[in-house]
Amino acid sequence: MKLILFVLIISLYFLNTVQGKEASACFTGKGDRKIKGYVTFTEQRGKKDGLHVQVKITQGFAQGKKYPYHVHLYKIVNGDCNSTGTHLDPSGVGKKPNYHCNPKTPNECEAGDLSGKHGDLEIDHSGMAKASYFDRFISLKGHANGVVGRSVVIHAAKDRTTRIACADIVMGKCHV
Ligand SMILES: [Cu+2]
Repeated sequence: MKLILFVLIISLYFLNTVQGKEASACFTGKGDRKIKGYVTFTEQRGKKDGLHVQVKITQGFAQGKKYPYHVHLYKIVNGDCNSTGTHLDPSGVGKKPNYHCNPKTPNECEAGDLSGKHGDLEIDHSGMAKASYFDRFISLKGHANGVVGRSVVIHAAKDRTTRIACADIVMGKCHV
């Protein structure tokens, strides 16, 4: 009995530590467009700064189109993507006139401009999009560049500004 309890406590502790290293924005397939997928942010062992980002969209987007997406400042209020504010931008570069994010100089990009630094979500012939990259300008819970408690917003392919989907970034994995 004691052994079982011991194993249980150890595994709970382990689970907690593992989960503590990861946060996600889960698009659950509800809402008008039935957008399904996730953006997952994972801390890398031994690396103090930066997160490994994995994106997978399985449903809800038009084939062959490209969608911009970003980390926006706030979490969603009443399901309205317009409540999430502007992009995460601790260095304030986005306020400069003629701001443009060049993927070759990501240090001059807004931290939250994920598609600017790493490319748009490109939907393939099967209606899916996948991306996987390391971004050294964001963290999970950093004071200025932390993503937890904020949101991921996906914009329309057409005008690149209309907000068509959003999801809060919370600790843990997605089950979608
Ligand atoms: Cu955005």
